Amino acid sequence: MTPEDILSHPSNILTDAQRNQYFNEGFTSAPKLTPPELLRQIREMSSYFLEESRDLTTSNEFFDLGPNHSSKTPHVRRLRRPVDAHPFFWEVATSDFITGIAADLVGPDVKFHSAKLNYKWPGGGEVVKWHQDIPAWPHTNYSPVTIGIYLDDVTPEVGPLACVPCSHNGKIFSHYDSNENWTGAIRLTDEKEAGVESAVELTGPAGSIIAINCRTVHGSSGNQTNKTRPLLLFVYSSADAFPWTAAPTPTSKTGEIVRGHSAKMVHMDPRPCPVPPDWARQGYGSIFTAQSKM
Ligand SMILES: O=C(O)CCC(=O)C(=O)O
Repeated sequence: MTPEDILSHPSNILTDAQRNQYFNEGFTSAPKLTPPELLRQIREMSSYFLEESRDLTTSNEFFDLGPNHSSKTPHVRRLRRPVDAHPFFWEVATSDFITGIAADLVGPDVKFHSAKLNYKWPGGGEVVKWHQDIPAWPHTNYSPVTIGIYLDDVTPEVGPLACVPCSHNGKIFSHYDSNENWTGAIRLTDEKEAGVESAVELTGPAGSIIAINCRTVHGSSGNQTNKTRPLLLFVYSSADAFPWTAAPTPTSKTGEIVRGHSAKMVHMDPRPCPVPPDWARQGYGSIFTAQSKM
């Protein structure tokens, strides 16, 4: 669907201004939009998984552990595939609330792609370098959107997501280094052209929603506070978008239609997209492991 087709459908959750900002600038945010009871439940589940991580010494299917992890001081960089880790997260992913937001941005027929729960710990780690999402999981069109829920207040000091306005209408940059190794990040020499100095920080109180288009250049700096920044992320596309490579972190639900109907016709966007590594053969760790190779 084109942005015009999507906007011809009435809004479910977001305001017209938020939808217009998303299509014009490539991202939007909605302060404190999450219903308080839902936010409370997500936070409780996040605490549960952090407790569970204390028993682990190495990363596994669900937990991506940082170098300082111990049973006394958990250091979980990411809970991968939360929708498979606990049914609660699939309930959230398929809720009227989240799929309503997705439908406002991709159209009435919504396909689920993936999910993750990112933690940015005190101490300046978990810097996410400038990148676009679509080079890691290309689709036949550019409808995929990442919808995030801030579980705690996000101020400039905790490392908010920052987005380059209108970069979704610009080019897709290489996410390989000069030796053709995948780094999951835009090369330092391309950062000027990518306009990173004009990036806007998406701050907001707990419960704020953010939405980022798959072409938008974004990243986040280190956490300078003594509080953790948890961020729950869900990725959806329009039903008429089909991935043309294996997903880096597939879930058992990837490809499910979570609202509306499946597509009878594929939408092919003519704008080209670089080819990622073959994740099915070589596997994928996380954005942190890829970007640390830079
Ligand atoms: O957690 C963050 O700040 C950034 C997340 C992100 O961009 C990603 O995981 O692709």
